[in-house]
Amino acid sequence: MQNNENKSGSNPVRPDLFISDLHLCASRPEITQAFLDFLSKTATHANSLYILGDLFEYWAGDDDLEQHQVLIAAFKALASCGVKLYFMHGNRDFLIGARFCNAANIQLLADPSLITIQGKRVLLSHGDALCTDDVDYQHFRYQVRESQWQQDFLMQPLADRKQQIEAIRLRSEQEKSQKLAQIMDVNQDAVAALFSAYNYPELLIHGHTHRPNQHRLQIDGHQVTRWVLGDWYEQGSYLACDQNGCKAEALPSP
Ligand code: LP5
Ligand code: MN
Repeated sequence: MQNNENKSGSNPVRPDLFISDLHLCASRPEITQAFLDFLSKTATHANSLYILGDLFEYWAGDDDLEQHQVLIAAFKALASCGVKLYFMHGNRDFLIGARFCNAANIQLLADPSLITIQGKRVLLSHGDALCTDDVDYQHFRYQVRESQWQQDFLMQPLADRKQQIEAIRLRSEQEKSQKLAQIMDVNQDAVAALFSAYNYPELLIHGHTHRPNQHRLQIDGHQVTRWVLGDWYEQGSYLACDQNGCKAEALPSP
């Protein structure tokens, strides 16, 4: 019997895994190590791994690849095991481009993206676009997602870009401390509009808000579920979906 066969001889379904908001950075090496462990152990048993944004604390441009060679090698090793890798931009790493994705063997997905797993229609998003009550953030988002703005930004020297990002991070932290918590959560009308625009898929999976949960919703008479992924600040976590449904799993604390 081969390793991936069950007792009856049929192949068990490999799960599809979903993660987001790892915020990898040099100042939290234990999280990077937890992620490398996840890639070399848990994820090797998967059908696919979907990274729904904010893999990095921030991304200044693909010309900053050199420092991520260990991670890139780990992604390539996972892809060579037959696991399909997908990445969607978050609000912190939306400048990740083809150079990173090609080096890591990862396919870039648009936000939102509709996929089918186990015959179910599943909508994927980072989640920040759903926080429509956060008007100041949405203005900022609109500006920095423009392709001309990005071209101009990426033409500047890497060190200058990093300096500007540090200034934005500081301002963002200051502004967040003044915002009401509910403003920084998804807006229910925006969630309903997204489900409606995609003809009510069974699931929506997103991250960004760092409020992991499973929300069962009735939208326009349709029973749907919104899964919110957790961040990796204290502990890694992922959502695993197979023929039995989806289950949130926590990794051991690093
Ligand atoms: O990420 P999180 O959850 O902590 O906070 C977000 C929103 N903040 C951000 C900023 C990022 O955290 C840090 C920057 C990432 C680097 C991106 C790389 C390239 C950009 C380079 C820009 C020079 O996304 C936060 C939300 C929160 O989610 C909850 O949803 O509230 O939004 C803010 O705090 C943003 C402020 O409200 C508005 C900031 C305006 C800054 C304007 C500066 C001038 C414009 C410069 C260039 C366009
Ligand atoms: Mn985010």
